[in-house]
Amino acid sequence: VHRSTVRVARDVLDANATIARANRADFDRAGVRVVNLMSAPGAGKTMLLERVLAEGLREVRPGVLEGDVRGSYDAERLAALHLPVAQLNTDPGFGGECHLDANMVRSALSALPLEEIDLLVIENVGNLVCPAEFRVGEDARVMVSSVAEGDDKPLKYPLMFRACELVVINKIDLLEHVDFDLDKYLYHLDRVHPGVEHMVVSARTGEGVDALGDWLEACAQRALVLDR
Ligand SMILES: Nc1nc2c(ncn2[C@@H]2O[C@H](COP(=O)(O)OP(=O)(O)OP(=O)(O)O)[C@@H](O)[C@H]2O)c(=O)[nH]1
Ligand SMILES: [Mg+2]
Repeated sequence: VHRSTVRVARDVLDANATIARANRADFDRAGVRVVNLMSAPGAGKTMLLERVLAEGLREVRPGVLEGDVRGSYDAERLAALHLPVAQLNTDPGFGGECHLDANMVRSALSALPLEEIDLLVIENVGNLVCPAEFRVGEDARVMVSSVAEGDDKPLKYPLMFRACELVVINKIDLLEHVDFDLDKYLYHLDRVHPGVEHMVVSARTGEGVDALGDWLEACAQRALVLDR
């Protein structure tokens, strides 16, 4: 029984990896770089995007694919910035999945004008476990971790913290109100993912948001240079 269970799990992940490679090839052909943005529910993914994208990326045209179980609240918030946004719901058709997988992203590609986008940010469904297991064809993975969640989170959800190239520590404006020891958190983070890049930000006050914008822009541009 155990053996067949493992086989099914592996088959699902193999199939996902194949579709993720197909997505990646389509993105490459269209000259689109892709960031998979992940976090627990409510860590501030959408608010950070609102901030970063409202201030504008200098040389990179952004687009957003919003992943949610239900509703289009986040997509509507970002569409107000007049950039290409598509909403992907995992409830109808996908059974209310707690993450995006490569097939779901593939099904949404036709809703996005890829030729008008240089950097596509895919906001994943809020969850600290499952999104880390499914590549969707992205170039980089970024996770947002808010101080309201506690300084033990890297130890408790190591896969998510290990799966990303950048950890954005958000809601730093709340630091004085919550029991969160930043040094302890960074120590835990370094044990789980040694040397991973991190930045400390507040989507509310705007602190550190420029650095996140620069990181995203550099991510897209580094890839564009490699293309030549
Ligand atoms: N104080 C404070 N509140 C924040 C900050 N960033 C986000 N929030 C608040 O946190 C709540 C959730 O923010 P969202 O941006 O919707 O979070 P999300 O990660 O997109 O949430 P889901 O899409 O539901 O997973 C909202 O009430 C925001 O106003 C911050 O830096 N400081
Ligand atoms: Mg959101």
